[in-house]
Amino acid sequence: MAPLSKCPVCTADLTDSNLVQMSPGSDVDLGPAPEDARALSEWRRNDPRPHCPQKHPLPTDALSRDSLVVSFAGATFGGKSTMVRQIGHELARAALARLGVSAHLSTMSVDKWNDSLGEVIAATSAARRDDPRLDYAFELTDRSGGSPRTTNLLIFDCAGEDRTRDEGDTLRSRTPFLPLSDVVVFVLPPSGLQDLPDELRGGGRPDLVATEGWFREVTEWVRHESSAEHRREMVVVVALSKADRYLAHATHQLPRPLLDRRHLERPDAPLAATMRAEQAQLFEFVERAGGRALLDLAASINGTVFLTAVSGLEKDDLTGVLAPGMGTNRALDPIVIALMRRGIGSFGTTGSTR
Ligand SMILES: Nc1nc2c(ncn2[C@@H]2O[C@H](COP(=O)(O)OP(=O)(O)OP(=O)(O)O)[C@@H](O)[C@H]2O)c(=O)[nH]1
Ligand SMILES: [Mg+2]
Ligand SMILES: [Zn+2]
Repeated sequence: MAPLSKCPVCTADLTDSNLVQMSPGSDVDLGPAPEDARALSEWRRNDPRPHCPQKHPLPTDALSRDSLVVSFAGATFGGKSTMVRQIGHELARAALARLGVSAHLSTMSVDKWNDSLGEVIAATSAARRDDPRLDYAFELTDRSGGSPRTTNLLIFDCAGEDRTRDEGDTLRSRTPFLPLSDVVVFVLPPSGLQDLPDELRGGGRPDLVATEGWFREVTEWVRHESSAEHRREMVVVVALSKADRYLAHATHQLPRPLLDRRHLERPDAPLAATMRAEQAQLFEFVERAGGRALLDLAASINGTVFLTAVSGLEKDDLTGVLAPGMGTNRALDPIVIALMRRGIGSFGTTGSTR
């Protein structure tokens, strides 16, 4: 748990003396805050915001607040953006309030948010080195303990498409934020599980090769680039996407309680214990569906993989089953686990998932 030490866009080291302060929409460096009171109020009127030395925007108090960087990876059409959008909506409707944690959209991502409210981001354009698909930045404030503590939450979407179209455009150049991430979420759709019947695999997009390719490349990139210490602390999640498809199937059914809205606050069933109990069921499901090798790849990052099943309640196929009331808030699972591990928010008495 630490503040950002590198820019997630260009990986430049960040120090107190090399941050650039700029107004939104301008690239003029406003310099350090002046001491003179009048000059200071003029400086503040310009709405100075921190940027890295290469002028990429950073969250407020990037160097003093702890940050939580969460990345969603997986082949194109797998359901990443739907999951990320769901997180944005859940945070906006105060889904973490019962844990004592409030969420505010950071000024960094207001434009993106307005786009998503208009559902403009239907298909995601590929990340580029200068535009790395930072979807949302939130400020999470924990008021469950003594004095309030704020964490900068940055949510990146790797955008799966066209990875190989341009020779120079590699996963590594497009996703410098991946090895810096505190949470890496592999999004695994039904079509990526080899032993599922065709009607579940629904059109087969993304196919097995694309799915496996993403798991492999991401783990290699992270293992190569992250320090052993950082990797040990990483939360690695495999999130089964489009899980509504599994609801009513005869042979590959996920028990409905695994897909219901999660009660984050229920005192009779502490969250950590509930999540732990679900792991065995989810593991068995993925193994039976032929996904064991994918889990092993994800586990090669630090030996631990957390499983969750999420439905964004969006239909990608007319035969897909829609089930009202399903747990769209399960998209928050990766973040909830990270909060639990870091002791942010009030989770009752059972504590960590480890
Ligand atoms: N049935 C069902 N369909 C879903 C679900 N989530 C997403 N979809 C559909 O799957 C398709 C792809 O979803 P996206 O979220 O755009 O996938 P992506 O991983 O962001 O794809 P790229 O941006 O191209 O990398 C869309 O048609 C979605 O409507 C879900 O929970 N259930
Ligand atoms: Mg997308
Ligand atoms: Zn930068």
